Amino acid sequence: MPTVSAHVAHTLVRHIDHVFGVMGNGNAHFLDALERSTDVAFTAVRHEAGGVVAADAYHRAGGGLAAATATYGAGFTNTLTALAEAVQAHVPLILVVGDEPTSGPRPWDVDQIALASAVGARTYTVGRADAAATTVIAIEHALSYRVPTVLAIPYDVAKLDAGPVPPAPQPTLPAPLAPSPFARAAIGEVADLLAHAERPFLLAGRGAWVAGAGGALGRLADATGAVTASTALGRGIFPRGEFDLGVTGGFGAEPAMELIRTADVAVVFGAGLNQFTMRFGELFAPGTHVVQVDTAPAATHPHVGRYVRGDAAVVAAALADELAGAAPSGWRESIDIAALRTYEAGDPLAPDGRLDPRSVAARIGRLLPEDRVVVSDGGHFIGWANMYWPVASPDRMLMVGTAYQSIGLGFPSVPGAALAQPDAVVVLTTGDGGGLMALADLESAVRVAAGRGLAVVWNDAAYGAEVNLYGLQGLAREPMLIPEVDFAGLARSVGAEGVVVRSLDDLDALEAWAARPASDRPFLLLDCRISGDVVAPYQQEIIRVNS
Ligand SMILES: Cc1ncc(C[n+]2csc(CCOP(=O)(O)OP(=O)(O)O)c2C)c(N)n1
Ligand SMILES: [Mg+2]
Repeated sequence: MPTVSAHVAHTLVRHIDHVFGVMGNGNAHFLDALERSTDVAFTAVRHEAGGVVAADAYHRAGGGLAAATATYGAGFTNTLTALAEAVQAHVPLILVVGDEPTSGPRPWDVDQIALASAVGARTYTVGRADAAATTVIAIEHALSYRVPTVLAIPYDVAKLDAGPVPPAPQPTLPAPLAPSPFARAAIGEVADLLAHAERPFLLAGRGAWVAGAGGALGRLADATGAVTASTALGRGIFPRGEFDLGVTGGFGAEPAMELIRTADVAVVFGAGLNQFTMRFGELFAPGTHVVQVDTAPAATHPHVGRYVRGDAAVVAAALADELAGAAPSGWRESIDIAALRTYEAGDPLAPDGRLDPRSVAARIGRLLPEDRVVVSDGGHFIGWANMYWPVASPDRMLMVGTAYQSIGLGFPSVPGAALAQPDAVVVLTTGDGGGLMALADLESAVRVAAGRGLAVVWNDAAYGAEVNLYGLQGLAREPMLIPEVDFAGLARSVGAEGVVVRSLDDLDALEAWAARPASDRPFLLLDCRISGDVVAPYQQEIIRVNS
């Protein structure tokens, strides 16, 4: 007869088709039920943080809700950094874990509910009689609040006979937030502002993508003749790339950022306007009317002059409808947008004889397959992909770790993205520091993505971000340095092709790899020996603000 663990597995798979994790005592029966009696694919990762990261990346890459699983105690505590990232980034997923027996904690148990709560995640604990219903409640919670949710199976309950798996209701989800009568009046005024704007500008973030606002935003841009741009997490949301300035903030091209300061009306959709997007307050000029549309209770930046609370897609569509007959400003057609989006080409080598990361990024950008998903770890190097590699839509550039400002979540993002987009090439961009931290899941990345996987390691033999922020302040450098690690060799040891890149010509290996069919090539890791002396503009901005 099915166990409680089987009830969880069977109910989960009605809503989820991928589970990532590491096995142990606490989830053995759950995994057994999953493997033996469901069609769901279980993908093994090598560190429990990687299970949560993979489920997170799966969702961000457009695959829908996924689950991670870990055993109790040490397995669970290994997930906490990744769980905190998913909380802060508003990514729904289900984390199925073992937990202490109902009779009370054993010497090796910890208070898992308190630990999950401390990073912002709620736990639902299944009992013998309610496992199916509790599983649905956890799914409903994850999707409604857009948060990771823990589903705990007490050790003594896991293998209890629970009888036939009962039907469970479908999760019910909230409708998109409709504007209140006050917000509707504000929409009329914003339409009026846009109708009379000479230099209208639209900015969209990940919230707009999650709301499915891309099409409505495209209509609004056409109706107003607005120039557009996005946040780092919203890149590619506007359908007409030829009128888009790319990313705002420190990753933005300087001439493009200067143009934004000349806008007379700026409307922001689904973007939290953090200090990076806002260039530490410099993004807009004081004369610009800044309107923000979001579901947050109130405006999230002091430069916002008018706030409209509502779902980005609903409000964008209402504005586009109101402006359908109006004459567009003509602003976007009067500007050579492509010329404003350019970045410095860099030199082949920096003065210290190591690679200039700008020219490496530019050449890799030209060689990357069009159908790709880029996943990024955190560190100084994040500027290079964000500046030099174009993004087709927000589900094709993921930065798992940046919301919680964690490094070391790069390699396990690869299997999640690879399974969410089964035809795309998954490109990891990582530092040597974050790469070493995530190393356990180099094996998972190579195994799962295989010939569809590419890793670019920006190997500066340092925690470069720390050198740039604290080395420059004169702090002791030794803790900021890393011996030069042979990542190409590490990659080969798990079955990948590893290439040490010391000159731009060494990137011919990428050209040759890209020309082969994915089924006929292994995962490729490019170990790029870059100079730490070329500091990305976004980091220079942070250095300026901090000093
Ligand atoms: C888990 C975690 N530990 C430490 C840090 C502090 N930290 C931020 S960036 C960074 C350096 C990352 O080094 P690397 O991956 O080599 O990238 P680089 O900065 O050299 O480009 C460190 C240690 C962090 N953000 N997260
Ligand atoms: Mg480094």
